[in-house]
Amino acid sequence: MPHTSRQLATLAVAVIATLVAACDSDDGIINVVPNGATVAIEDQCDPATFNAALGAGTCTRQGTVTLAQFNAELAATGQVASWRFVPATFTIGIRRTIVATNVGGEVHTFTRVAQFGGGIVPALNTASNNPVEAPECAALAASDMLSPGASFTTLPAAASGTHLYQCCIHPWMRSTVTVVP
Ligand SMILES: [Cu+2]
Repeated sequence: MPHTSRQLATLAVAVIATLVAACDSDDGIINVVPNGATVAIEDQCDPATFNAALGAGTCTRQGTVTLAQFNAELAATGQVASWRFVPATFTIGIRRTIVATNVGGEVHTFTRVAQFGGGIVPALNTASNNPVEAPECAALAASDMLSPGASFTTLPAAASGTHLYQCCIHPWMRSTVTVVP
């Protein structure tokens, strides 16, 4: 049965409403979160290949990127795109916190730095063109190492401006946070 024009108009409105809702909630670029923000720390490590080369327990979830693919992408682009903080850019209010949760299979950190730099693994620093270790990465505590499933809550943002967070193992994993009054 052919649609009537009224049915089509109703359908179009529903589609537009869905698109607007998706943009509001999941644009992935700029999220204003008055009560704080959450960050997903993601990777796609393949446990068979990562654990065989790097040791049992290196990768504890089933991802889709083998170690060979990881190394090839890193060599070609200076990063591995699926090792990332989501969102990479967002805005929070002053005195709000960020809760960063490791939803990947490897250990990561969510470390505030004055300037983005290298981390604690020289080979990854070299491959990602971050030759100078960020001083904050040189001063990590054991509790800064976030195992899969672990969360880290930042201190409340004390001043407006731009705050930078990176992983001190994979230095291309970064979030740039704009703190507003
Ligand atoms: Cu990492």
